[in-house]
This record gives sequence, structure tokens and C-alpha cells, in this order.
Amino acid sequence: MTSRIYLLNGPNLNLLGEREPTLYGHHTLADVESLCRAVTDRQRLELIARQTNAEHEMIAWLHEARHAAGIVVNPGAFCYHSVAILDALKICECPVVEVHISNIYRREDWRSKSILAPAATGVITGLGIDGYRLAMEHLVVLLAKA
Ligand code: CA2
Repeated sequence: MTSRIYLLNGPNLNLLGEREPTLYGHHTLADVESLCRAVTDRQRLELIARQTNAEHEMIAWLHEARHAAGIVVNPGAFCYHSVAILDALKICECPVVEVHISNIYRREDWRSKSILAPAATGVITGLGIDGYRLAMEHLVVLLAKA
């Protein structure tokens, strides 16, 4: 059984902490990675953390991650339109947790409909960057059961 976990972040999340702090907070993507690495290091799991603004790159990484122990993904705005990413998620054989920093149900109506959510094991939304840590902890629990 592989002990590799992927943390994948989608478009614009490289700028986390630089703008819109009321929605996304003041933490950066490096802070997100540290939070997640604290969980995986404690469990002696390997963390692969990446961010992309390109749909094709996200798809390639999902292919790469499909046999991993788990995936935590914030697809950003890809979740509203990318059928190609939906198909890539369906190929993944491991648990997938979709994370959104903001509460997508408290924003514009159109933001509340992630087309990717049905392909995820579960979704965490609105808990700030702590949602990533909780997603990692959940994957650890699933791994312990496996
Ligand atoms: O709440 C989330 O995590 C989102 O996935 C973030 C996406 C947004 O399209 C989703 O509706 C919810 C957008 C990320 C934009 O990232 C920024 C980073 C820094 C400054 C401004 C935006």
C-alpha cells in the first residue's frame, strides 16, 4: 500500500493571502502546505504538494495520483465547469477530499454547485485553511482502517 498523499490546488490559489482576506484569510499557500505536512510527517506519510493554473496540468497530476493513498484537492473555479477534471477524478481509485477555503454555499448561487463534488469522497467548505488539515486527518483515519 502506497503512503503517498497528494495536495493539489487549482487556479489563483498561488496568490492566497495576497488579496480578498475577508473570503480567504491571510494565510498563504505555503502555510497550507505546512499545515498538511505536519499531519503527514507525524504519520510518516509522503506529501506531494502542487498548485497549477492550468487545467491540463491538474488532469495530469490526478492521473499520476490515481493509485496514491489519497488526494486533497481544492480545484478552485475548475469545479464549476471542468468535465475533463471530473472525468480524471472518476479515474482515481483512492479517497478524494474536495476542499474549499470559503463557504461556497454562502456566496453567489452559482458558486454553490461544484460539478466535481459527486466524484469526491467528501467535501469540506468554509472552514478556512483548517479544512485542508481536517481533510488530511480524515485520509489518515481511512489509511489506518485499510
Ligand atoms: O473557497 C475556495 O477555496 C474556492 O475554491 C476558491 C476559488 C473560488 O473560485 C471558489 O469558488 C472557492 C478561487 C480562488 C481564488 O484565489 C484567490 C487567491 C488570492 C486572492 C484572490 C483569490
